[in-house]
Amino acid sequence: MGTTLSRLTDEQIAEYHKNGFIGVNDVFSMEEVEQLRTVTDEYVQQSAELTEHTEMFDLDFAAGHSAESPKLRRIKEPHKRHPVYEAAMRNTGLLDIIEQLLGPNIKLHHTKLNMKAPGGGAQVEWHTDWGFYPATNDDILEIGLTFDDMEIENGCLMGIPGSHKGPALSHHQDGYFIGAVSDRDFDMEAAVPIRIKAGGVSIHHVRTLHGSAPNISDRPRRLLLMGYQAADAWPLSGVSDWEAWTGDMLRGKATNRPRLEPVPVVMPFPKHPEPSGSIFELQEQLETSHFAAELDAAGIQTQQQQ
Ligand SMILES: O=C(O)CCC(=O)C(=O)O
Repeated sequence: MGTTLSRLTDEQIAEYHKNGFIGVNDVFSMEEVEQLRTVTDEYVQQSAELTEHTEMFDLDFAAGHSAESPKLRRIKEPHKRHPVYEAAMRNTGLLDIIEQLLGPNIKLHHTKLNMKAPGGGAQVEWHTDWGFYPATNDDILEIGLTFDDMEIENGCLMGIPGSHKGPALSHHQDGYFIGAVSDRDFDMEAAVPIRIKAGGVSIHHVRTLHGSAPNISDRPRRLLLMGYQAADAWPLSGVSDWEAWTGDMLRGKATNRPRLEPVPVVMPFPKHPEPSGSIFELQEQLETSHFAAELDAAGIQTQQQQ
């Protein structure tokens, strides 16, 4: 078994600050990855009997979810569902890396497990996390722990270098928040794939423009996404429960003194009238997928076309 890393080099830190994202291999051991895969396989089996999304599961109907061939697109808040996900989120080596980027006072933001089934698992349209949850400062990042080697073919995460230093982008269509940017606001040609091996992590800044293509390979792509923030980055939507807020502290101390930085913001309002339980459902409102060409080439029908 290979050794795992718990420190970024100065070069990796500089690249994160310059581009707004990096890929780091060998952060989790293959033993840890195997445990995560086993538990996840069980949840995929559990989702087989479902015919609609639930509190916990988001299903991929476009990829052909059925009882015989379950296609689970997302497990919501996995760290609350099984200790193996919680252990990954609290992994000391990972928190050491995060501390290098966010400082000593670290709070959990959220977790989710996104999965792309072989042969059509859903794309994620281009967006910034900042578009969903702007805060008083942007010391917020997301880690993506991959259970599978992540390549272009199975829909790896991609980023636009330097976009985290750009203006706040609107994620609206016809005046409503749909969780995806418009084509005219960015150049997809500039996209850089984050290729990492199973057990590696992607790290992206909250303002980095990112997305991922559909999975056109015969392998899965399972990515445990875990958001972390500096304790003084307060959500502009406010904090209603101090106990819950402090309960999510992972390192250092909570504070009731937000750090106010001159960060550009577009609030995620007005909400779209169609109810949505996940980014996938919300982004289905996008008139033309950013990945229309890739979907066409792979013969995958988009939700928008159905
Ligand atoms: O799963 C992916 O490829 C990207 C996920 C993402 O950016 C999100 O869910 O906000």
